[in-house]
Amino acid sequence: MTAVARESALIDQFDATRERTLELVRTLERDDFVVQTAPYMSPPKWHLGHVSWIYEAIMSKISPGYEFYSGDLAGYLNSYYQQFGSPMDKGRRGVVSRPTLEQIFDYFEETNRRVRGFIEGGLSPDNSRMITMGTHHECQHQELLIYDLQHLLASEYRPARRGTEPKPAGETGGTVRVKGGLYTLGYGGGGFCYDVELPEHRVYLEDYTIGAYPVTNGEYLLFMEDGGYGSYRHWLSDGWDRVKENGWNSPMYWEKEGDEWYTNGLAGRRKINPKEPVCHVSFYEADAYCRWAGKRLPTEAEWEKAALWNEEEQTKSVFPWGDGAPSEDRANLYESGLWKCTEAGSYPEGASPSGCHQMVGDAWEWTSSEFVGYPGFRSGFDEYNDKWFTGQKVLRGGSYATPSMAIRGTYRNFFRLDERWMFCGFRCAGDAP
Ligand code: AVJ
Ligand code: FE
Repeated sequence: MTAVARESALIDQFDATRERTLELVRTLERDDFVVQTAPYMSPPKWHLGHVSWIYEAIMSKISPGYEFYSGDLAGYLNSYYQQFGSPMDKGRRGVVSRPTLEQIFDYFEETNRRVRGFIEGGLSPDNSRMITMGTHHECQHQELLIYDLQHLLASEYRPARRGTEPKPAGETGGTVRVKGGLYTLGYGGGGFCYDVELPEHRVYLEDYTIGAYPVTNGEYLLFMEDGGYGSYRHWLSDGWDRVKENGWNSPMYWEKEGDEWYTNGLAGRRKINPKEPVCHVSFYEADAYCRWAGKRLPTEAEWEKAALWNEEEQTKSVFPWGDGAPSEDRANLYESGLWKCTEAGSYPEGASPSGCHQMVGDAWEWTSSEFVGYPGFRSGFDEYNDKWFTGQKVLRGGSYATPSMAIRGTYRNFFRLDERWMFCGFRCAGDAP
């Protein structure tokens, strides 16, 4: 690509990303922007400010001597980067009235002018990649903002667009068998990826089995009805402590009315649909279900090989369906506008060569792998990913809130083991007989 073509592609991607952020908050009332309903969520006003601030942080790295427009707002806007001064406590984002919403929108616009100017001034491929990272960072926050809007507003949120749900294809369930051997884990494509997806490296896998579909609500209900939350036997010790401490007896956002379970989310208050993938379970719950079912969670390498490897052709693709971009008939991502998971079997076009369905989209899938750097890891941006290499598990695949430009089959998401307000489920794996 020529420098000019690279520049205009980057501006287009930047503009589209900024527009998506605005689209998400367009129907909010002023009051909605400032409220923090849990210490782990952030008020919409904060997300708007922070996604702008990261571009300033990036520009300051590219161009030493860069003068921040944000100045004394930095403490509020800085999420967790010690290198840029003292970030404010995450739990206090909802107790400050300043910066005002108007200041945050002015800052949003000013950032747009500066970043566009920066790109038009000419960027090396490395610096262009840094700005690209800023757009991918904004996509991550769009998804986090959607989790937070569900916590804040649930069915009172009015999305800019609602799509139509695909028809699920007949029979679902079952497992596929994947042949082991040496597998090359990590991103090998030519586009953007995060530092934690590199370097590519070989891992050895034994033969294994993996669910052809994510575990559904119906299957999870069997675990619940069998006293899954009532017996320590299925649980890791830390998980059992969380069950008792938090009084967990179902996935988050479920409430029982008479004999029926309901959930109240962005797609409205609905009866739990037994055919949809289970969502809003912690790592501990996913792990306990697997043990109850006589199975285990997949490692991230097992997940990735089942998603991307074509055994017959001995090739690896960027997505389960090949190298083509995500589309509405392949996966339920943000662009589908469904605001919920779709039933298992809804995306036959998105299946992997191994026969696994819905690996990308719907709900992120817990794996048993610790989130640490791959062998040979080199940081692409200090403190962004690398300082979180402890106490978190890897999730793969993406959710119905993930913007499609920001997902790849090698993407490694990560959360703490007891977190469950994000859109996360799992599939089971097992040792091959
Ligand atoms: C990858 C979703 C765990 O929530 O901190 C946002 C994403 N990184 N800003 C997070 C992220 C920097 C990250 N997760
Ligand atoms: Fe961030």
